[in-house]
Amino acid sequence: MCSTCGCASGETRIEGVSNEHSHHSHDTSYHSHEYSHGLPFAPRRLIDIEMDVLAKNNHIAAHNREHFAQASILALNLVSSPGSGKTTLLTHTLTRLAPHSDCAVVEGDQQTTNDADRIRATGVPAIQVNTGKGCHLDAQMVHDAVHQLAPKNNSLLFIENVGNLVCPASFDLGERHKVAVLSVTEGEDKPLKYPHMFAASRLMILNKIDLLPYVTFDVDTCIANAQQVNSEIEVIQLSATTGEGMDQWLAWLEQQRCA
Ligand SMILES: Nc1nc2c(ncn2[C@@H]2O[C@H](COP(=O)(O)OP(=O)(O)OP(=O)(O)O)[C@@H](O)[C@H]2O)c(=O)[nH]1
Ligand SMILES: [Mg+2]
Repeated sequence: MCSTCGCASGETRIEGVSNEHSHHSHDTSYHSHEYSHGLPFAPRRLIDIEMDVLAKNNHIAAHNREHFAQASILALNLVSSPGSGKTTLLTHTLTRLAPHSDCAVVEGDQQTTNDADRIRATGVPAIQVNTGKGCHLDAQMVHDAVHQLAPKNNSLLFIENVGNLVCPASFDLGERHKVAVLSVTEGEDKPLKYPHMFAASRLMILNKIDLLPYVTFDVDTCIANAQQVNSEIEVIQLSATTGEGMDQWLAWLEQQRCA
């Protein structure tokens, strides 16, 4: 369980056993009982806290969404595991978009301003949010960052979440859509292993397709896995570094702006 946001408390399942514990093969409650002693709060209280945290977050996210709608700002929340290529995708996207569209970026990472520096190098304003031990951006962080950033009316706001395929799925930031970026080096099973993220996303960008000749990765299986958890998910195959597929991504952005 994530100690920062209390995600998934009460949903943990423990399946399978090592050889030395085979006498407990069907008794998962034994293990759950053991673990419950390690929790800082009783399970019931933990669930209450989690509901409070998410309810407060949803309230602020609704406020953010209202602000974005009033200012005709298209806000997108880029989510992925660390290193899938979110910032690379953004810098190449901004290089092509910024000459004719107003853009702004909120960058989320536990530490460093590396990603905001990379975005600013394209000439686009960016705010870095460092979450410390936190594993996700929340709506309050985005609210505060957007106040400083002051994106223009009719602009595009990209929010790059902390690299993490788990917790950012639960936190609405007020964005129009979550966009999940999965790279071909991560394995085609990720949509099944981390279904909440792919269920919550409107689009899956399959990045680093330039590496397909060198890795064992079945594109069709990956897409089928994503569609298994979200039958409506759209998919764009892309290489942020070679530019292949970028036109399709830019067309998707334009379509969202007009929607
Ligand atoms: N071959 C290849 N490498 C890529 C591509 N996109 C990104 N990379 C590389 O992947 C690494 C990680 O890229 P980043 O853009 O920093 O990834 P990120 O998702 O922003 O990472 P975090 O912010 O740390 O979660 C870098 O070395 C990039 O150059 C791509 O399309 N093809
Ligand atoms: Mg990044």
